[in-house]
Amino acid sequence: MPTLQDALDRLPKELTADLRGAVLVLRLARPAKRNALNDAMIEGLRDLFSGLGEPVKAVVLEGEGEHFSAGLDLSEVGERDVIAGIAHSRSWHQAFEQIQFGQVPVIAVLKGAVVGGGLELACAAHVRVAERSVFYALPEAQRGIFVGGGGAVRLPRLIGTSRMMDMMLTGRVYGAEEGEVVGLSSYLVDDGEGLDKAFVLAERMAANAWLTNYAVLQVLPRIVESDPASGFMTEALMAAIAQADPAAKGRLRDFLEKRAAKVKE
Ligand code: 1HE
Repeated sequence: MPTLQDALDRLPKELTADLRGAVLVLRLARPAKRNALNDAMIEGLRDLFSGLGEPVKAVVLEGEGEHFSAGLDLSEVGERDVIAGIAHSRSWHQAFEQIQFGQVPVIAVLKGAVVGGGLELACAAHVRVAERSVFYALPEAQRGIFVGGGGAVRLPRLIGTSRMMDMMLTGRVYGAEEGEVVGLSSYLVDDGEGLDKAFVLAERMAANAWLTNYAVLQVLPRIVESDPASGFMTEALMAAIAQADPAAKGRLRDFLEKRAAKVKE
């Protein structure tokens, strides 16, 4: 059974990571190229996330330098033919699928450019924390290409099809405040505070019952995509499975015997 250390040892040089308790802080580490995503990074993300589990209970994903990511490494597009182009896009799909439907919640810390494939990567995370310097754009049309990292599927679900069309057709750039209003980020913090905020959120996630987090990551999105009748049934089954888990029983007993924290603002 490969260990976390094996997975970390296999990371390409453009990705760095350190484990802080149960939270893995993973960094796009190619600041000279504004964290543009090359094939090695995509492969590295796929391999790391497909093997993640204990002791990691949450991941914080950030970018080194002033930008989260300038998207696809445009120097690698070259003379790819149609078949190679499909394979390339599918490789991004596989990697980002491992992030979205992996074992642990992922929080992206966004700053500076969150552009093209960088925005597609951010959309595969479960929660997005933005710093005030952030700007979001989809310059694919200007470059004569199309989204290929799952953006056509994930982004309309976050901000709506019309807004995505506007971004692609007109090159519209969203800033930090607007981005929060339309749903690109869930939290907005001052520059330099994104990592701390994400870390606090990650520790909260890591403290949840494993099965509840699993249901939120794996079952909730499937319910959303299913017809309502199937969704209600799946929800009922998941609710019954979760409440039968010993972790739930212990946590409920803690509340009733006044040992658990109350909900507070
Ligand atoms: C790059 C890339 C890149 C920077 N691929 N090399 N993405 C884009 O169209 C965004 C293109 N990048 C930019 O608009 C700007 O670089 C930024 C706004 C992100 C940052 O600007 P700035 O002034 O801080 O940096 P810079 O001087 O433009 O770039 C620094 C270096 O990074 C420079 O290389 P150098 O060798 O001259 O130092 C740039 O060429 C390089 N660089 N961005 C390759 N993207 C799965 S499909 C997804 C489709 C897409 O993602 S399309 C969107 C692509």
